[in-house]
Amino acid sequence: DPKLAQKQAVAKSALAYIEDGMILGVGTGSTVNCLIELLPQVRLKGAVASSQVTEDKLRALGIEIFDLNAVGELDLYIDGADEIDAHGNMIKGGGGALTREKIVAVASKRFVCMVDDSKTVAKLGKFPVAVEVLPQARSYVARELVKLGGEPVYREGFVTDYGNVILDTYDLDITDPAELESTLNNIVGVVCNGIFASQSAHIMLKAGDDGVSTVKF
Ligand code: DER
Repeated sequence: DPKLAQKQAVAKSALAYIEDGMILGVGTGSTVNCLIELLPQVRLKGAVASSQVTEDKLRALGIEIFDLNAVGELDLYIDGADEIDAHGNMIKGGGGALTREKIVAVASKRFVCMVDDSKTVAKLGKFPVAVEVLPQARSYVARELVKLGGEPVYREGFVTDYGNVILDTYDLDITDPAELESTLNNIVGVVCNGIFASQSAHIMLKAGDDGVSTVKF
């Protein structure tokens, strides 16, 4: 991974936001995996995972997994993103965990997003928007996404933690991220989508060739 050093650097800088005794919301993806490797350095009470993959990695380190329904609001959620704009709006879902990630994110007071400099964009939308769909509604939703100007591509052979399917949708015009997030959610059969505007990041840690920079939104 040519960005591995940057992902490790940004994961290291994220440790500063974690307090001893915390129940930490943990995201999904290769950047988060760099953070998970560092978690033995902090004394967490436990964690809420945003995917089965993350849960398995945390358990392997002996970190106690908490059910979100048992913990109330979390103080902190740390995750990566596929794209992030100047307002902290993100496109997520490359790893297919967008719904479970968004649930833990909205239930957290603060969202710290770790990215390498390939993820920051002026306008969201080069990366496809992952739309999680109930299996029976897949073709109907695909037709609705085309009406919106999108190009939906079925993520063949992939099933989400909730047993649903994903349409990776290209060419959507994301001039207004919050509006499109809501429009997509209103299509019958859509469970959730990868536009994170209703729950954007509060802090971005960005790794570049000149080190890690911090942006507060
Ligand atoms: O799928 C996701 O939402 C991931 O967080 C993704 O956006 C970032 O994954 P990466 O750290 O492997 O680039």
